[in-house]
Amino acid sequence: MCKRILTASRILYSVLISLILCAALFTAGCGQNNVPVQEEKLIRVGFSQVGSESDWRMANTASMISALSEENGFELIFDNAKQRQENQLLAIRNFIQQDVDYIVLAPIAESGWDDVLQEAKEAGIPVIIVDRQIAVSDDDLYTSWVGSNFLAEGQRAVRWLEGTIRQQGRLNQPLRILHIQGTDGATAQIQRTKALDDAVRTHPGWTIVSRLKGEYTEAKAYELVRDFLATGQQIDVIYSENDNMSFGAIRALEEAGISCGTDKDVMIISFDAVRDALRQCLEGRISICVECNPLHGPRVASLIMQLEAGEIPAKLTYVDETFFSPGILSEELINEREY
Ligand code: GYE
Repeated sequence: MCKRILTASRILYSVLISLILCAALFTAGCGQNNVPVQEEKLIRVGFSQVGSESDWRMANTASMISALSEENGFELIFDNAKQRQENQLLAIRNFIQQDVDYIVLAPIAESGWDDVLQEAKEAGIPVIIVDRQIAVSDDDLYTSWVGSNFLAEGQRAVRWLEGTIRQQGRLNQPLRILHIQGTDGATAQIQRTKALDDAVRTHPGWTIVSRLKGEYTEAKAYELVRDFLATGQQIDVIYSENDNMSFGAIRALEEAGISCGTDKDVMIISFDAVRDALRQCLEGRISICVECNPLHGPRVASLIMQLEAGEIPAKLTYVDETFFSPGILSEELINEREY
């Protein structure tokens, strides 16, 4: 009898201990208000970047990495495609395999994305496009795009050129333009080229002496402009579709003993307005820097947060931009800029 009571109390005791242990384990996973604390889940983002061809691109990469940081709640998988579309396709397929939460694509060119984006869609991964645009058969293949209005940039440049030429009293005189283009098929190339073509069409004196494919790099533009100048052809203006190609062109011009500046041998029109280009502009070597803003990191982060909150972000978001010419610039203004 006594033995039985002893066994029963032992059972009761071990049940009690187990209950206490369970309670302790449960509350260990709770916050102050007994709400279960979950490890903050990072949002996994795969970002396929074009390359590192220009100062603009480096500033863009830095902006993306700093906005999509762990501190901000993201796990960023970054891939540099080194200016090759096939590398971008590979990167996107890798992101799909890793089942990331979002894919961000800075596309090298507009075409060639249908198949891979269809695969992302089937995997249920939203795709955000940044910087250049894409041309797809179905716009549902991407969620949202943010970047610049490249046509407006080009129009800003040719409007400035027209005004300057008019002021110089040579609006109706012949104007020989050397055009240095960016990567073929990139929106920045297509639209900046379109603005120039439209202007040439409406200005009878303007001619494009030659078109060089500078691929947005300083090295390529330097070689091409050097070889062009060696042919002895004369030019009045260089329309260069980014700052780094302008740097290459300036080097080639100076080596050939040709001066650059608004009232010099050759006028240089440049796009991006990165710090080194603004300096060259302040010094008068570049006549106009048309701004192209690369700081898309916070914009992409905010698009993702909107999607996380169940909101539908705008399909297309254009950023505001301006241009700089020597009269507008100062050392102070240049130092204040972020890129
Ligand atoms: O102008 C150039 C870069 O797509 C806007 O790409 C971008 C362009 C930019 O390499 O510097």
